[in-house]
Amino acid sequence: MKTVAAPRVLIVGTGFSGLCMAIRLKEAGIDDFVILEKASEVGGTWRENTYPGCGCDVMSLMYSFSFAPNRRWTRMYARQPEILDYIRRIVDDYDLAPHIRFDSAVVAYDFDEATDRWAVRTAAGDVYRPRIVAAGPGPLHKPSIPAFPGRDRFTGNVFHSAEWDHSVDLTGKRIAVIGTGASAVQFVPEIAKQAAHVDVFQRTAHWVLPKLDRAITPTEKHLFRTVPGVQKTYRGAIYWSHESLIAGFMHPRLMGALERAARGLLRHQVRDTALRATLTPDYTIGCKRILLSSNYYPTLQRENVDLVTSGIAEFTETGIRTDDGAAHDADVVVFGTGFEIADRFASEHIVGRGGLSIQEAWRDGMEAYLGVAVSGFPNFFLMMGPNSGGGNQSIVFVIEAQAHYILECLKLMDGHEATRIEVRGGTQRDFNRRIHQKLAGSVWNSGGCDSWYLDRTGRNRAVWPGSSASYWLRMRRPGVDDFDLSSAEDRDEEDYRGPAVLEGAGLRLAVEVHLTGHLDPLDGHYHWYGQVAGDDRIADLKRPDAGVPTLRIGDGPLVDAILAERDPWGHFRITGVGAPPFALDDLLV
Ligand code: N01
Repeated sequence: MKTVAAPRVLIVGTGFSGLCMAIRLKEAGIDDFVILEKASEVGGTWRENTYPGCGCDVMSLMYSFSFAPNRRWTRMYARQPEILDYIRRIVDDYDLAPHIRFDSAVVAYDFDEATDRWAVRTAAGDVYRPRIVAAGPGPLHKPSIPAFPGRDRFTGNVFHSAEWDHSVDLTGKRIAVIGTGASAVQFVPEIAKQAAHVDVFQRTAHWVLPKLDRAITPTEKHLFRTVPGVQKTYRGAIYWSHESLIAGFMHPRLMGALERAARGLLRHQVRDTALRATLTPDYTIGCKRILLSSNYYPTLQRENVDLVTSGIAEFTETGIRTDDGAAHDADVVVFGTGFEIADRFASEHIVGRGGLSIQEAWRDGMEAYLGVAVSGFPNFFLMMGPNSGGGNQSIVFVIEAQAHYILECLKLMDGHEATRIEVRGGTQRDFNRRIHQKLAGSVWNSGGCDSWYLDRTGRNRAVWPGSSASYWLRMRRPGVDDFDLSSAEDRDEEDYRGPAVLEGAGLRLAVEVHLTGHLDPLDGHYHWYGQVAGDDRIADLKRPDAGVPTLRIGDGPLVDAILAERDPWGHFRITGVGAPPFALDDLLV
């Protein structure tokens, strides 16, 4: 492992989030940043998702940065290639390419308390030591593929909508599509034109509104290019029409008009009453993400398409068997089953202050402050983190607000000559208590459905409970009282790096430790923690029958220690409460 750079800011991801952050830094005169990208191309979700018909169900004029309007949109709802093209042009226009390191998937983030820098390790073994991390991995990033019984038995082609296998020619094939969400309603109409037969497996009906898509006329394009303010006026009109919907999302009894529009589309497009009943949801509109499509219902009524509503019992060698015993033969199975949202950090190695892992911090569920800062993880900013998603608005708008906020946090650090910024635990707790109170009555929580907005415990970890304008206002300026700001030089903390002896399970191991600690104002005890390495037998001390290991430095006190799991660097985390093994002012203990 080698340290390749120690930039002021490390951005992760080249989707809208990462690029917006980079542009804002450049505009503020901060050039000391690196962007790590796991792939060999920019674009985030718009690079990953290439399924037939892939496009955006937010109007294109709202789906660009406010400071970089796209004069080239060809449709009211842009398709994926156009959006990816826009993102590529942004990289060129803002000269971001020199900052990007492609093929650099991050595998571990560890906070170094001695230097107030993160050690960010890539799969290739490179280590970056930035002061600040701005991570924009995207919430809809990890495909969710349910573990249906016998899934591996199927001998045909299988892939997820976000990992479309374009080498598989669908012409004349029998295709099984599992899922009827935002992705499926876009690709089912396209593949049905090619396939011999498509079975669409619906578990829950979704509300669908017509997609009022059309080409942007030559006159409009001309006006956008030549008359200042016209495109901005269009954008403003779209923004406020979306914004007005928030009242219904927060107060579901106001959703009547939207539900009538959805029922109207269903009545108009589906004449068969039995099929119409099957496609009519039994929950309030908006509870699950509302789908926009004018060709999904007509597609389901094609000769070569069947809607299957019996549950999936198992996969067989030749297809899918449903709970009613029917066999649905297929050459290809496509999972349109969405993404792991609430568990998306379950296997991420992010270790903050005091050896706190993101899994420990979020054992009761993901939570952050304003979707960007997490207590215990100093100098680390998430983009599109928990409860910052706009339920009714373009996510690009939200991202801009977040990039602005993170930049303001950097300025706050400068103003206080701080090398560390961390949101206070109490601030984060109060904030989350308030937003979850507000969300309780929202349509997402109380509309009578299950959705990816809710985690296993039924808590909404996805959506901001209010208008996007209210979010934007909150993100204008970070409150100085919301954060702990300090500098590594001034911090009154003990720190020990060097040899020690670890004992337990009949072993006496010479090890190397790096330890620090703090007096916890809540329980009044000194908590020490850090890393231990240097002997492969340390793992033996973690056996259930090994007893409590002890640690001693030189001829200092012998103290009980707790060993945690090994990190990817080969260190074990070690913690203890009470007198630490290293010299410390007695008054502090
Ligand atoms: O995924 P989804 P998606 N057995 O989670 C079904 C964004 N997006 O990829 O409703 C059977 O919406 C599941 O059934 P149910 C957008 O934010 C944006 O379509 O849970 N079925 C559902 O029908 C969107 O919300 C654009 O009962 C199972 C489907 O799979 C998000 O991505 C375009 C199942 C999953 O639907 C995800 O959309 C496309 C199981 N075990 C997507 N598990 C834009 O235009 C899941 N399902 C911006």
